[in-house]
Amino acid sequence: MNDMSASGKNVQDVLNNIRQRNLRVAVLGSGYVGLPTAALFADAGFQVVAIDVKPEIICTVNNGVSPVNEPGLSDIVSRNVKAGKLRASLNSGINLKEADVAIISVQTPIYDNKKPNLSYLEKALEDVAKAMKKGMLIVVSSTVPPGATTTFIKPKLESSSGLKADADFYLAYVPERIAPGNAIKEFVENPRLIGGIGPNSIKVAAELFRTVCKKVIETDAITAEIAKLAENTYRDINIAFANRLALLCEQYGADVKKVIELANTHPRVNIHAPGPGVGGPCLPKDPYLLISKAELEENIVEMARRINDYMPRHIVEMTIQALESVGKNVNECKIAVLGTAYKADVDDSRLSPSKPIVQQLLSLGAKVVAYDPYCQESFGVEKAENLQEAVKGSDCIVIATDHTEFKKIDLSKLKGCMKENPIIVDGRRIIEPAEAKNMGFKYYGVGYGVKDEV
Ligand code: SAJ
Repeated sequence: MNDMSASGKNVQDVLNNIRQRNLRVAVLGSGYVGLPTAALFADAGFQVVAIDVKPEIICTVNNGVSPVNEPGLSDIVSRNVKAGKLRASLNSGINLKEADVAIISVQTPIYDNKKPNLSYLEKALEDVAKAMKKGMLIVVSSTVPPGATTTFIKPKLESSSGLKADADFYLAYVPERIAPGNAIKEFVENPRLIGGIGPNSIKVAAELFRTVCKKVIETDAITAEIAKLAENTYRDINIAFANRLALLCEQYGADVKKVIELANTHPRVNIHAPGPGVGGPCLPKDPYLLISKAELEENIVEMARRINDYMPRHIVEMTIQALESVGKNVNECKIAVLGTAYKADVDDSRLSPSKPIVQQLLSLGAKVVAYDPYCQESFGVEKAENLQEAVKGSDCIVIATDHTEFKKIDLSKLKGCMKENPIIVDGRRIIEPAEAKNMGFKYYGVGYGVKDEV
């Protein structure tokens, strides 16, 4: 379509409006992804409203504070709320009616049967459809199963609005690729995939994201959808391989940390780190979105998921074994679980592997105390205020999250407040085994098959 046709002229108008920051942006879903999105577009000069169903989010943002603990985000929220560029609202109806751009970043979880739950996305689309007008740009940033943009989102918007995609309105799938904890930097610096449903949509969405992102890559919707899912599935499979290697190393009496370090000296090898399991809002479910309509029953994706899901149980079994090795029974012991967040230095406990570890230890009759410097969550057990309090009188500490604070642990201080025969079960391999042993700890670690010399 060339720019002189009726809709092409529209494209030119929209492009000009983007360049002049003369557009109002509504972001639907203002969590870990939506809020950085809203804040950064406001910072780029647009008038932005961040919409969410949670009143506490709305209230906090409108007070100029970020409800999400993300480095740098509060500053951006604060200055844009003050400047009148950013506000938050519960009301999608009126705000969408006033918007020229709608960015959807609601969650797309999976059901218990591992099939995609698109109900939040569907609700957001209904809200957008009611408010649609000619020339509007709709961007979907939520992670979706392959094909969703053209077979689910586009027909839904077209039939409800009576408008034609890529002619009357523009539609693009633009997946987010930001790691929580480094979201602001990655939003700006990671290349952004622009999966438009047609040439006009690509042009308009790319222009919008160029105002915030250093690099945009134009493609079609299906390619962007699969690429997004491939990124997280690749990481999940890689970690599963690292975890499988860890189990093998335990069996063979080798140290997986050394094995991976050596294998990774090969210029074309990059094995990730083993751990107590894979958590967070993305990796445990995105692989299932990728294969949600696949025809194969048994495959590499599901196997990786099974290995990663098994790891919390492995950590619990290791803990039982460690306690038995010093003549203790798990149901008589106090165990301090360090870390409830799903990964290092974030306050997010969604699908954290720490949860099954805590709950399985509890069901075995152990007294479990959890401590996390960032996360309030303790999965139903007592939450200690600090490290000392958590380990006081404990028989064993289980490291579930690799927070910086835990990497700096002073082992001599810990030993002083633990019971006799203190044990460390290192689910993240952040403690130096030799150091722990020298200090008088029994050391067990994921993938650490090296036995103490007799
Ligand atoms: N983990 C390991 N070993 C590793 C790396 C991670 O066990 O070597 C564990 C972490 O501890 C955590 C889980 O995996 O429990 C996931 O952590 P992560 O850092 O791999 O990923 P997320 O979920 O925080 O963010 C991912 C990122 N995807 C990729 O790096 C490919 C991010 O860029 C995406 O934007 C995000 O998913 C998303 O929202 O999709």
